[in-house]
Amino acid sequence: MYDYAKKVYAEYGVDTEAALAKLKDIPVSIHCWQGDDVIGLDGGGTASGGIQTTGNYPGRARNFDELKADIKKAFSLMPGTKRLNLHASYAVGATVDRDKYEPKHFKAWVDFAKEIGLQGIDFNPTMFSHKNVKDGLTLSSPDEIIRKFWVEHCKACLKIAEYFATEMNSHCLVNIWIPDGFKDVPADRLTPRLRLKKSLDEILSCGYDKNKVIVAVESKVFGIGVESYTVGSNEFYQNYAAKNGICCLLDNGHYHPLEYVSDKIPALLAFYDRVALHVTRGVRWDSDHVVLLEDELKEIAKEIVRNDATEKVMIGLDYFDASINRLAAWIVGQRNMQKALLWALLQPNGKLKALQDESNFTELMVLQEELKTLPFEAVWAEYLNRQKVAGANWYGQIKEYEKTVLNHRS
Ligand code: RNT
Ligand code: ZN
Repeated sequence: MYDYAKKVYAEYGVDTEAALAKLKDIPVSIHCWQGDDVIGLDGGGTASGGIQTTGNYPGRARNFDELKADIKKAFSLMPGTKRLNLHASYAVGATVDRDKYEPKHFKAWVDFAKEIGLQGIDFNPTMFSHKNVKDGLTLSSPDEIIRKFWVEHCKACLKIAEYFATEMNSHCLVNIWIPDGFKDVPADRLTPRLRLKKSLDEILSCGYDKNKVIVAVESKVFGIGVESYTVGSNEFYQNYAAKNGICCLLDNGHYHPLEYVSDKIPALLAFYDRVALHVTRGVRWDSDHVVLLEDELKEIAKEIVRNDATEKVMIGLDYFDASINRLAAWIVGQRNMQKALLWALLQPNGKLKALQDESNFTELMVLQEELKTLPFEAVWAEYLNRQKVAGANWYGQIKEYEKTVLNHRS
């Protein structure tokens, strides 16, 4: 089957061997929070302050050991180069508050990441599910004690990120997302943004190692309960990032449904060395459904691949579904990201670009449509085989894990 597919793609000028060789090296940072419904290990017990999960599927990881076991099992069914995306709320055994977190609270994660052969660890300050999210505000709070607390938390996270980078010998992306906003028409839209700007200035001036740590800011259009105004909007963060030499993180659930992140990636690549992504699937809103192999996912992958930006675009996953088997959710999304990248790598991108430049739009359409029915599956199956990862029947292993492990958690 693969030999046949290889020939078919070759007729279109596509080298499947080159695609397979490239795919295995494109890192995908996998979020730890699909495993426990974003609850974390530092005591909150429930997700709050701008984060919501829905569903009650049995078997949620309730502690560090269960989460590790689930990650180990799920990651074993994911092909390619993997990184772990951690939130600060996953500190292990911390007895201090989040503003005082230290690398030692994350050593167990480093040991684990090394044990299962991950490329690196990425990190996120956790500015939700905590009592200091006051009136829905964190870094933009008018309460100086609150604002300072979160500034100190972010500074602590940058230190921890340096530690991850040193230990893993790979950069650490630190992504800043805050829930700050207002439910109804604000009286002042500027001052909260100026306070956020000041907070970011204070965080970035802590003297972190820029060779090891990459800082990103994640914007959002609105959230449940903050429908009228979001402090960390797209314009705010893009300008902040451009002026301060950090990068933007685009979460494809965070825009108007008719705005596309696939179109934003090349816009940012014209100005930035790096762009970070949270790949998710919003159904009518930022619902964080499992990533499916949809057209927009393929378009996102195409923008990364055909612009030769696989080292500039940092791909991370961000979804959480508590209504289905959580490991299956993880695996489906990660495999779909990889499938989309393979899809993009199997396009005759040079030829397609040339047709566009020649204004040969008829042939461009004809070719793009023909490409949709080439024997993609055979190349994907070959990839899984070479990666020594279960093929299309992987779900059997998860059903077994559910029976023997998950169902014993009550
Ligand atoms: C929330 C943001 C944010 C979170 C994670 C858990 O709308 O997308 O990235 O989902 O940090
Ligand atoms: Zn996100």
